Amino acid sequence: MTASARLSALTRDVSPALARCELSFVDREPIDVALAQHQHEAYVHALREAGVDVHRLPAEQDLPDSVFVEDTAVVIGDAVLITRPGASSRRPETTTIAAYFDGARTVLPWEGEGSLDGGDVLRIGSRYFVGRSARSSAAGIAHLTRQAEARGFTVTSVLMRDCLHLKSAVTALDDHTVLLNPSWVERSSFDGFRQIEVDPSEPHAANVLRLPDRLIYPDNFPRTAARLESAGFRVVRVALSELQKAEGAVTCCSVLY
Ligand code: CIR
Repeated sequence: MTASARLSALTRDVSPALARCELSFVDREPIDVALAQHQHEAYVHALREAGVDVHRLPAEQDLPDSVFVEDTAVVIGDAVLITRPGASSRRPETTTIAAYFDGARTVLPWEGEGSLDGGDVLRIGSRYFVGRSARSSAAGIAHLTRQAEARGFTVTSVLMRDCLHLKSAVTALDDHTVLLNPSWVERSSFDGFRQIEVDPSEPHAANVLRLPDRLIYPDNFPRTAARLESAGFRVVRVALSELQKAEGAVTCCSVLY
């Protein structure tokens, strides 16, 4: 991004069908959809407060997980790769995402089989790390690799375990520092980076939304938040309980571009 370009975020309002979401590693609990919508409003507000230009797509009545737009698109330089999500219930989500970016960006439609969730794709500088999760197949990772390498990026696939996406296990705080849960991803996959670990009592705390001057972060990981603050990061907390019950986190509710 150049100094004059403003950071944008694509978001989508919470579906009234959220309670029928996919779940893999968390148990189903009742979800208060009205509260989820309220928390999502506050998330959008936190992005706007940070100076981000937020675009909101209307809620999808029959696509429970459609608020988690991150999984449907991967920004690669000036292009946007539309994914083929690993959960078949989520594949119809991509149509409106592709339509949104059409004209504004080079849209790279998905080609062939394989699957990829954007939640498995972590960009740090000119490198992409991609999680080999149940959602992102070898063919899907190979497709991303071709598209990213053609645009001058490098791609490394990363082993992970016991969590939904790579970004459940690790995210970047800046171009040199990662926050990770060492039970879900090997520290050695991020050799060369300064590493901060989540507090052991907060296994789900590795997902932060990194903005230029602050981190958007859930309000229910106080011990890990204290680690981030003592490392010098500005942390803005948001309530996310209902989206967390849907196995969501802060990165998954936006596509930054
Ligand atoms: C799913 O299982 O697909 C949704 N219930 C949660 C997706 C969360 N996405 C993300 O963290 N990138």
